[in-house]
Amino acid sequence: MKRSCSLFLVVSLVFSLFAMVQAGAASFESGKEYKIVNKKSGKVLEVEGSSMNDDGNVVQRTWQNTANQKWKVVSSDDGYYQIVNVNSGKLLYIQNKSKADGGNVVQMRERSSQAHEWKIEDKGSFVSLTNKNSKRALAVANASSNEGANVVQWTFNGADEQLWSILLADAAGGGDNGGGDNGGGDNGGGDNGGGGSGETITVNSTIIVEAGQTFDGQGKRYVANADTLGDGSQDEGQKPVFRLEDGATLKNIVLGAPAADGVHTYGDVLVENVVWEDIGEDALTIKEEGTVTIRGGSAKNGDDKVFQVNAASTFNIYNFNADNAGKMIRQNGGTDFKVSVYIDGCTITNMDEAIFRTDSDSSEVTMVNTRYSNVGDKWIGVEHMTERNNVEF
Ligand code: ADA
Ligand code: CA
Ligand code: CA
Repeated sequence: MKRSCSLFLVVSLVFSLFAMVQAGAASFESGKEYKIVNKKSGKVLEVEGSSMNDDGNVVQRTWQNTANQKWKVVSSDDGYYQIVNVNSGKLLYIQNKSKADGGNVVQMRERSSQAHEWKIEDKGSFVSLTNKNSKRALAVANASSNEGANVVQWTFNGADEQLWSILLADAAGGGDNGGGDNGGGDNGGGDNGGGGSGETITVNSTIIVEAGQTFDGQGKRYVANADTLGDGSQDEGQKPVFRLEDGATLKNIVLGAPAADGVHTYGDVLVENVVWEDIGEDALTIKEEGTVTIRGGSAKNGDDKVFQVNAASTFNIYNFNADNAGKMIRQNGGTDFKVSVYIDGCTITNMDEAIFRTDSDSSEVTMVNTRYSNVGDKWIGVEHMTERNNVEF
C-alpha cells in the first residue's frame, strides 16, 4: 500500500442481496445494470440517440456511462435471456425477425417472439449472444471498430467482433475503459466489482481455489489477517489471500487493506471483477506457467508492482483500471522466459516507471483500445510491442 493513500479507506458499502440466475457458466444478477463490451473494438452496445422507439437502432460506441448503454439481463425460459435497455425499457431484438446474416439488431417492445430471446454462452474469457429465433450471433457489422458502427446478427464463427464481455456497469473497472478515442468519463470511481452484501471477511489463512473450481465472492470484501498473511507492506514473503490452482476462476471480490501478497496463480485461471482497493506487496503474481486472464475490476495504490510475473505465461488483461503504482506489470527481474502480455480496453494512470517492465528479450506486449496517462517510460526492456487504438490523455 502507499502510505499517502492508506488513510483514505473507501467508504463501506451497503448492498442488497440479489437473486442469482444461472445459465451454464454465465451468471447475472437480476436488477443489476450491465454494459456489453465488444472484444474487437472495446466499445459498448447502445441504443443510438437514446431512442425510445420500436426499431430504435443498436450500435456500438465508446462507453459514456449513459442509460442507453446499460442493459439488464433477465432470465427467461429454458436458459435464454431477454436483454433490456435501461433507458427505454425495450428489448434487444432482430428487426423483422430476420434469420439472415446481416439482419439488423434493434430494440423492440416486449412481444411474444423468439427474436427477443438470447442464449449467452461462455467462449473462453468472453461470451457469445445467440438469437433464439435466427440462431445467429450478435456481431459488429464488418468487424468495425468505429464509433457508431452498426450491430447486426451473423452466423457464429468465433471472430472477435462476435465476442462480448458482459460487465457490471457500476463496477470499479467500468469507469471509462471502453475505447481508444474516449475523451472523458470517470476513472475507477466505483468500489465494488460484484454487488453483494458489503460484508468484510478477515482471511486468516490463504483461501485455495482448487483446480477447475469457481470462487464467487458476490462482492464481499476480503482483507488479510496482518499477523498470519501479511500487512501489505513491501516485505517479501507475505502470503496470498487467494491461491488459484489450474483452471480456477475468482470473481466478484473486493480485496481491502491489508491485501498481503494478493492473489497467486498456478496455471490457467480467470480473475473477473476483482477490485484491489489498496494493493499489498503486489496485487497478483503469476507463480506457475499458464494463461492468466483478468477481466474487469481495478487496482490502485501500490508502492511497487501491480502484477508480478514469475513464470512463462500469456497474460490477458481486459477492461481493467490500474492507478497509482510503480509499474503495472513486472516480469521478475533477471529472468528470460517469455511472457506475452495482451492489454485491451484498460485505463492505466499514474505509474512511476512503466506499464510493463521486463529483462527478457523474448517477452512481448500488445496494447489496444486503452487509455493511459502519466505512465513513466511506458515500456522498459520490452523488445516486442504492438499498439493500436490507444489514447494518451
Ligand atoms: C521481488 C523479489 C522477488 C520476488 C518478487 C515477488 O521482485 O525480488 O524475489 O519475491 O518480488 O514475487 O513478489
Ligand atoms: Ca515483490
Ligand atoms: Ca510478491
